[in-house]
Amino acid sequence: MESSTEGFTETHPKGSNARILLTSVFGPYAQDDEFGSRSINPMELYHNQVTRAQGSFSLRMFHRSWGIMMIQENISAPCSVLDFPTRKAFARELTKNHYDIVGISSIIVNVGKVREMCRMVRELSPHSTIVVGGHVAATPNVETMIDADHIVKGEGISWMRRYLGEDEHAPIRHPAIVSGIETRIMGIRIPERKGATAATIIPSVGCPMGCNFCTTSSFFGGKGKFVNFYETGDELFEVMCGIEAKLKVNSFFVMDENFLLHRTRALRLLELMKQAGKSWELSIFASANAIRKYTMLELVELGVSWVWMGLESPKASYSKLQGEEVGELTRELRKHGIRVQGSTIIGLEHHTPANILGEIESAVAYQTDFHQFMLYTPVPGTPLYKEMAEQGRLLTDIDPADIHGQFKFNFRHAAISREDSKKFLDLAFWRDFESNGPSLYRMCQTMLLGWQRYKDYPDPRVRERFAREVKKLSSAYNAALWAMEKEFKKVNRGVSQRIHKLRREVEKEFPVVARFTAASLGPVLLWSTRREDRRLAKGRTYEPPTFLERRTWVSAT
Ligand code: B12
Ligand code: SF4
Repeated sequence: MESSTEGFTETHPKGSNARILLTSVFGPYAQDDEFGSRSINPMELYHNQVTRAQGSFSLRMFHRSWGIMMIQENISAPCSVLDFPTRKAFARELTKNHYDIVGISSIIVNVGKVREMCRMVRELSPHSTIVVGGHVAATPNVETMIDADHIVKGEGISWMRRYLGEDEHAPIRHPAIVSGIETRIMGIRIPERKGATAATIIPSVGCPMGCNFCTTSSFFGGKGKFVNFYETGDELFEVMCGIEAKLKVNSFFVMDENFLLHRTRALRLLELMKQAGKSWELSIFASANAIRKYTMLELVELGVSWVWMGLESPKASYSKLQGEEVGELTRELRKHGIRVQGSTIIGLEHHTPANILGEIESAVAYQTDFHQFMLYTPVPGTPLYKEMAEQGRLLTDIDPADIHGQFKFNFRHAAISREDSKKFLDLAFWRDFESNGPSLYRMCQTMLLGWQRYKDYPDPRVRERFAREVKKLSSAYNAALWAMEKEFKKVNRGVSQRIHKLRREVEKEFPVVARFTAASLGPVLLWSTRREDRRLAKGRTYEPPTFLERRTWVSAT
């Protein structure tokens, strides 16, 4: 058993001829079961941790398991990726094909599923070598919990290449990944058209900022460390051009924990985009201090249209927030058409029942387009976990399936009880929804501001981008505003009036098309929204489809 990548030199006897299955953990996910599925923890980014209190207005979609897709693309061995299997589909794949290596990807919450999958491999494919990777590898004593041959901590492409005897330093090939799948909102499944959904680009893993609670940072080396797949703007530009051509996209979801931190790379990318006339749209993660290193015009010209920014708490001492007026920054970004997704932590050390309501209200007052709330959670592998363990404050009887930041504390907080932690978390989501309205409405607001500001901008790339966005606003989104305005009266009349005002503004800009779609499509959306609310009230949940993709595949003889 090898539980670290450091100094690991063993290779598989078949090298690049080994047949590999890479799989994510089995579903269903959004239900309570004995393997660790939890209804509160669906396989949906927004509905899990951002818009979950927004009922039928919640933005719902799935994202593929990019780690195993990246590994598959970067090895020459015959390899299948099985994503979101059922237990039955996993068993079928193990028995139908001969696999020398079965690689299982998981995060800590799903350790119970990994245990069961290892058991299944031993039973159904006993000759296979089991390799487990992803964040689950940071679980303390994981080697005693699961029956695996290798447990890989950290970056997996180089590990797998080394294990197969391939060149671990070869350039990284990027798979063409459609970022979101089966998007739904207001009870409607958005039709999937080639090029309509952003492509995911992963320039790096890890983050050098090293915030004490941050699991992605610690998993890839911690403070000062990270793994760059593409060092330069030129490399990144080339990868993006390739994916643009393959998927016909002009929008990218950039999965890099702190994209703007690498200023030279970002500015070189901008230069190349300008030279080639690329009107791309980028959704990025960035810390406030990294954003502040750019002018608004640089961000806009770089195509930044959506930014996920850690706000944590107005009083937190994390280095990324020092000196930042977060509220002001949020307002400024939105004025420039950049949608802001804030992320606030509930249950920081300084929180008490007396001050936490004020902190929640400050977060709500930022009026971000989206707002993620998460419980302060010591997760294995992080400095915070070590610190809590040393202080004897970790609660030891909690199932790992319940440690994900959206349920209850897994540690003893100085002032807030475990039960109350969930109440405060739920309240934060509700207050944000109730006082700011559906995120879809807030996005529409930002889009209109951006278009009004940049519709006559000298750079045609920028004009084109805002014109693309506003096309949606003047049609389908305006119909959605019509329906939201009616439906939100039940929640908050003041917000409903604000939605009405925005709709009027949109209709002033686009008198014919916006009015027409509001009148024709609006009532349909209102009906589908209400139908969705009834379905949700009856307990409807959504599961991702299963994918099976083979690369350099040859049938076993
Ligand atoms: C996309 C994503 C999701 C998607 C799901 C993707 C999927 N199909 O599983 C959604 C949005 C649904 C999701 C949900 C959740 N997520 Co999530 N998610 C991410 C995110 C943003 C990106 C993951 C990614 O693709 N990264 C890029 C790839 C290249 O990196 P990677 O996956 O780590 O893979 C590398 C290595 O880990 C390794 N590796 C991975 N698999 C394997 C397998 C083998 C065999 C080997 C050898 C190596 C290996 O090699 C890869 C290349 O280096 C990460 C944050 C992040 N920046 O990574 C969080 C993250 C993985 N999620 C996390 C969490 C906690 C959750 C949730 C519990 C939600 C929550 N409350 O926060 C739910 C769980 C849902 C469930 N029921 O399982 C945590 C995991 C914490 C932990 N220590 O376990 C992370 C790290 C975020 C965070 N910082 O807290 N998530
Ligand atoms: S800035 Fe964000 S990604 Fe980076 S270490 Fe801090 S929390 Fe993690």
